[in-house]
Amino acid sequence: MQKTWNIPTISCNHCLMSIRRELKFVDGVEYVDGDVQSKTVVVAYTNEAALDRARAALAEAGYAPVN
Ligand SMILES: [Cu+2]
Repeated sequence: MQKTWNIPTISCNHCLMSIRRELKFVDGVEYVDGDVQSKTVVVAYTNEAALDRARAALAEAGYAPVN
């Protein structure tokens, strides 16, 4: 499954690096890609619980998705 998140607090490539680092350790997240211009992150995940964990990890890091 795949989800595209809008994350308004993304402002530069360091933000994307931080996001990748956060999501690397979330069980069930298989793939992360992001784009600074559109402030979006694409996440591939194995189940809804994994997506919830990923969302929580990002929110805690200051990158809460708004969708
Ligand atoms: Cu940044």
